Amino acid sequence: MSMRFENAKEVYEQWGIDIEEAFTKVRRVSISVHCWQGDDLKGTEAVQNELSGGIEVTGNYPGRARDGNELRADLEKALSLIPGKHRVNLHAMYAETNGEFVERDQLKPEHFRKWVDWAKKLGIGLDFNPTVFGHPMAADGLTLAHPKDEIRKFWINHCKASRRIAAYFAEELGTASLVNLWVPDGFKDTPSDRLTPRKRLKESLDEIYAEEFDPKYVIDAVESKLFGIGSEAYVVGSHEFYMNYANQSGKLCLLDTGHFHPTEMVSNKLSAMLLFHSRVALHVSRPVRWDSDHVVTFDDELREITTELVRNNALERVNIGLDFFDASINRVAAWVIGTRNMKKALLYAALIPHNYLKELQDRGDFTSRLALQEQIKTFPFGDIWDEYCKRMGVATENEWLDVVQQYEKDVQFKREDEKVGS
Ligand code: RNT
Ligand code: ZN
Repeated sequence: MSMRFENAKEVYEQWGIDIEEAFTKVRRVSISVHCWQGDDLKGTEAVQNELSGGIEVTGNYPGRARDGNELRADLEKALSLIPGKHRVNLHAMYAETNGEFVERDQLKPEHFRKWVDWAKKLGIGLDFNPTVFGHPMAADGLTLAHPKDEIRKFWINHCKASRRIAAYFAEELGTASLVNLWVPDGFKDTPSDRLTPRKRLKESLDEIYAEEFDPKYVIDAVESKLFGIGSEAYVVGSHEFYMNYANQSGKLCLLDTGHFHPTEMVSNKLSAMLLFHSRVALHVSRPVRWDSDHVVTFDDELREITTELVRNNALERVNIGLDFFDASINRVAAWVIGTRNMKKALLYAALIPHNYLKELQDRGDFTSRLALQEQIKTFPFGDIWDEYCKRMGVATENEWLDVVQQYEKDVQFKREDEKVGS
């Protein structure tokens, strides 16, 4: 153990913090790492569609994964640089069908066999998302709330197929699979009827969830949004819509940190959600002025979210998923930075004297509360985090980037060469 760690430990111990206990607490938390950071949401379907639904990936950093094998290799590299055992979150558009065209409503577990074999090899779980965008049937910006029966039916069947695929993941991998449903439905301009599309969405959801799965296998979540590009005036699946739906039907509400007003914080919602829901799901992202899905950084809001989870003893009641996509930097590095930050923020939160701070609040001593909250910010946290990484057998802050840069030289940049040459 390094001197720096020993000294840092003493600082925390003065405040009654047990570092070993914090390590144990944080080690247990798995993050669902989204596969789509690796290929700019291109997917692996036989026919490639343009991305739609108001989500955007910008940047042209070389080395993007071009197929399932490259994506898995990149993910594996990223996971090797992140402390702990995590999960991988797939989208239906990552089906592998041997070049054969399979419509999304016809997808079967076998189209994800490669992912399952790979997950087995790594000993990790898989989560899933129906892909209800980037498809001709989503061209109107309406899917499950579309006025046409035929379009709604297509997406209902796709969502049903997705839940069956998730059940297969769970059976094969021995860990429940979270199926998160996000649909882009909305209007660019002021609707003349807000209610009917919401009624249709509700009916579509009821139909999708009519098939019952053991919650030990399939955990359903619904993801709300405030607005998107092309749905500035109205989103059918708003927060109120899904919060009520989730409450009524026993589903998980998924809060994406980029899906609210810019000054509205998910950290401030968690305690209220936890009072009324047994579990809550998250998409941790970073909105910059809008739902831009920047790589998660170690910022105030991230630390406030983890602080809420830790101090309310809610780590076992949350499904933490990530949702960012940046093509302007090395994509493996993006995963590593964002996911390490998530873990780092959990450790940071586990090292706060929460009981004492709560006591100060109850006593009405807000001066001491603020003073200590500020003091904690400059505690020698980096030394504790490095020790944690070492014990988990992964690179420290100083080391991991070299590994990624070597990988981009040996593997990622060569992909571009091949493309140019062929
Ligand atoms: C879009 C939602 C959704 C997607 C992913 C790709 O605004 O956040 O979660 O980002 O499903
Ligand atoms: Zn999201």
